[in-house]
Amino acid sequence: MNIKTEVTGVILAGGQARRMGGQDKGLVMLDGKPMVEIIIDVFKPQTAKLLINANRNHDRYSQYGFELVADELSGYCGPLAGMASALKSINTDYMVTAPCDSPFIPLDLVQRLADALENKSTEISVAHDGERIQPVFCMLKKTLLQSLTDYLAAGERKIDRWFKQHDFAIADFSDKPETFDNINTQEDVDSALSKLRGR
Ligand SMILES: Nc1nc2c(ncn2[C@@H]2O[C@H](COP(=O)(O)OP(=O)(O)O)[C@@H](O)[C@H]2O)c(=O)[nH]1
Ligand SMILES: [Mg+2]
Repeated sequence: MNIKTEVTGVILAGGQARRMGGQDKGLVMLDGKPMVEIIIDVFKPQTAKLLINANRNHDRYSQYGFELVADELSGYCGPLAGMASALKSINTDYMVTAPCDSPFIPLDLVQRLADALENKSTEISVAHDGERIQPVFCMLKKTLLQSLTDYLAAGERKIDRWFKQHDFAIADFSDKPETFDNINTQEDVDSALSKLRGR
């Protein structure tokens, strides 16, 4: 697959950030910019287009000029709700997701997920850190929309359980475990900043 024409990068920024006092995490500043911008910068060269999934502050997110979708399911049902709304909106065959709070995403995230998916001929590939899968870093084929819609309509919310209903491929990132370092507290902001500056 040609990732530069067939894949939409989806930035998951739809959470409540309860551990950060309910701030909008995509807009929390890190190294002088809102975190969503850090993900935009690393995602943009790896995909055909970008889509931001957010449930608040649409005026701020829309200034980046990318498509913006809210969760169709109300009540903050978790990242799978964002994935469902995104899958419905894309007009590429595939999408790759990443959370807005992961500033160490590598430049080969999308290619590795694409290679894993193609090698196994599946509709889902998911990143693996060497110990466990990291479900919010995944590639999904658009054909999964009905399955995901049905799963959520049944009241299910857990991503890994939905993955297991399908044959999914693993993309190994055990050589880059920092990919999954994510920012959930104010202390995490401080330690990520020193890591970014020390790079
Ligand atoms: N669309 C959407 N995304 C969510 C929701 N809850 C969490 N997320 C996203 O899922 C990702 C992981 O959330 P986070 O609270 O950091 O959880 P943790 O790091 O796995 O403990 C982030 O990108 C959030 O924006 C939700 O209700 N809807
Ligand atoms: Mg997180």
